[in-house]
Parts: sequence; structure tokens; C-alpha cells
Amino acid sequence: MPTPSAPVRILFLADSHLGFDLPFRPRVERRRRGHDFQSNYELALAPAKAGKVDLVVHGGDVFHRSRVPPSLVFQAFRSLTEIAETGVPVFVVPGNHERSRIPHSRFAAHPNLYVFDHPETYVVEAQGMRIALAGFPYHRKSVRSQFPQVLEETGWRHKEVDLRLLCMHHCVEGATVGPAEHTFRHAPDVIRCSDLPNGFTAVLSGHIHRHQVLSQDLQGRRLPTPVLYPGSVERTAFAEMEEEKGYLLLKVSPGSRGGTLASHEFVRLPARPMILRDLHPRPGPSTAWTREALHKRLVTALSLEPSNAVLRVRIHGSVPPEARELVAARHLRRISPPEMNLEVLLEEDRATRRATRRATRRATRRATRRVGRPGPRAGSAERAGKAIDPSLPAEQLQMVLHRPVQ
Ligand SMILES: [Mn+2]
Repeated sequence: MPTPSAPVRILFLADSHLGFDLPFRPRVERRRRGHDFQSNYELALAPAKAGKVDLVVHGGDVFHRSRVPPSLVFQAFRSLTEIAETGVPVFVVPGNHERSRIPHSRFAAHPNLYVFDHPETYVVEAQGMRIALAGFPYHRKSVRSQFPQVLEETGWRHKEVDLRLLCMHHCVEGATVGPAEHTFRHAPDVIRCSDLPNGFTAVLSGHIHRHQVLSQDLQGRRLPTPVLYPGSVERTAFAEMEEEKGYLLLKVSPGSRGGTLASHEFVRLPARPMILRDLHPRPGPSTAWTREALHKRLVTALSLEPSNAVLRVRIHGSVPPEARELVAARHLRRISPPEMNLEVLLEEDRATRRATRRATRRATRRATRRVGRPGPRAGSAERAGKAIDPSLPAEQLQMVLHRPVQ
């Protein structure tokens, strides 16, 4: 029998991005990073399957995109349903990658499985306590101005409980991402710290791929409730290459003002080494590669890295036509270890494409000004980096290596 004083144990994961690099009908056989995501998703759920927690929360972006094959959804929810079947309630927040709704949600039908497909507060019992989980799906338009209202729509005030958690998929002021430590502040898709409610044990949120716990606002004042991000289960972009990946195990106890967070433990998940290398032609008057020099430097660069690396090689300087075949997928496949994910980018080509795009944008802006209609603006999270929206632009995908799964 659980004693009423025992803390409630919560497993909190987010941003599993299932379906990342996992095409339904692959045109070429190669090692897919998607299997790493699937395996970490299952590893993260293991403590729940072993009966070691009282609740499970997935903070959103279960899937990498909104259109995924039913089999992938079936597989993902089979694990969650198995947990729900043991009597452990499971909560899922639809994220921005799911376009705020879980695809093929028929696979999520279980009385112990709760999907926040609209603002709602669910009350469950664990360790002899009543726990309210308020939540809402990713709010696509100006969550900054609308958060107070959306929070009210969950109906959290009308439930008498011992503990209260808010589940969501959003940036909160002060969250940081990327190698340049970008801090989210005032954008329309960033929730104000001053709007965070009193009376909650904690805010459990997905969306920020770097694990962090916020306890202060931008001025250093204590938040009414801590905001916890477990981060993504695997690295979705090179902006995350230095980050550890994992999930959170929380213990919460009743107390005044909605209970207290007694402890939080970050549990690391395996992530393959992610490495970025730059190759420059030898110093000298010419900035062009010779075929021989490029071949040698590529082979050497690959031999220096762990064979299971997710490696991006950026080649600077110009690559003449006779050396182009060296960076073709077929050739790269021959010179790299079979378990490596290799991507080669030609920086000069990318710079040219960027310049072309800029010119096109300028022309479009001029035309737009003439008709007097403002163009749509990207959200700040999207502008700030790949840590938030990891879908690679098409030109970065073109040279991804193709090889059989090991
Ligand atoms: Mn995400």
C-alpha cells in the first residue's frame, strides 16, 4: 500500500521526433538516424514499463511531422498503451511538429491515455493523492498574448487537488538554445514569466531541445513555479551537437500552493558523436581545390573520426568540375565507414545559393511594398535556430550518404 506521504514519481520526456530520417519508402538503403530516435524513445519509457513511476508525461513533438505512416503512430502508442494498461496514466501534449494534433489518434484510445488535443485539466490519483494535470496543445498564434486565456480555458481553478502540473509545448522567457546561447525574450511565441500561474507544482514543457530548468525570470526574480524542459531524446540538428540528451524523473510532494517539486533527475540517453569539420584548400594564391588534394583531405578527415559519427564536412573554396565526383554520394559511400552518417556541404555553392535567395527576397519585398501588403513573419523560435525546427533545408539533404542499416 502506498503511504499518502510518498512522493509521486513522474517520468517526463519530450521531443522524440519519431519519423526523423525515417522515410516510409526509402529510395536508397542507408543507415538511418531515425532508428536512434526510436531506440531512445523506448529507452526513455523503460522505467515506466518497469513499474517505477506513477505518471508519464510526453511534452510534445512525439512525431517529427504531422503526416507520418499509421504504422509509426501505432508503434509509438503501443508502448504508451502498454504503460497505460498497467494503471499508470500517460499524458501527451501535441507539439508544433504534429501541427498541434496527434496524427492517427485512434491508436491513442485508452482510458488511461490522455491527449491534450484542447485546453483541459485531467484529475488522476497516485500515491493516495489527487493530481491535476492541466495542459493544451501547441498554440500556433501569438501564445505570448493569449497564454493567460488559454490557461484559464484548461479549467484548472475548478479542481480541488493535492498537486497541480501544467503540461505544454512552448518557449518561456529565459530559455536558451544553440551554440551561441540564444535566449528567448520578447517574441510573440515566447510566454512571459509574469504570466506563469501560482498554485502549480511545476510546468512541464517540450519544444526547447536543450535540457534545462528555469527558476528565475529575465530580471533574476524567482518564478512562481519552475519550468522544466527534458530536451529532445536525440540531437535533431548540429545546433545541438554539444548537448547531452535524456529525459527527467521527477518526484513531487503535496504542499501549499499546488505542491512542491521534491527532486528532478536528468537521465542521459545514448547519442552518437555529432561532429562538424571544415576543410580549406591549402593556403596560397589559389582558393581552388585540386582533385588530388581534395581526395586526400577527405579520406584523412574521415579516418580521424569515430566510425559511428554523425559527421558533417564543410568544404570551403571552389571545387572544380573534375573534382565534383569526389563529393557525390556514391563516392562518399565508398570511402566512409558503413555505420557513419556523413553529409558533405560545398560552402561556395551554398554561398551562391544564399546570395540568390537574398536577391529574390529583396525583389519580392519591393514588389510587396508596391502592392502594400506585409509578408508573413517567421516565429522567433524558427528564426533562432535549428534547435527548434530541425527540418533540414533541401540543399543540405542532397548529399546525405546512403547506405544499409547496420
Ligand atoms: Mn521539437
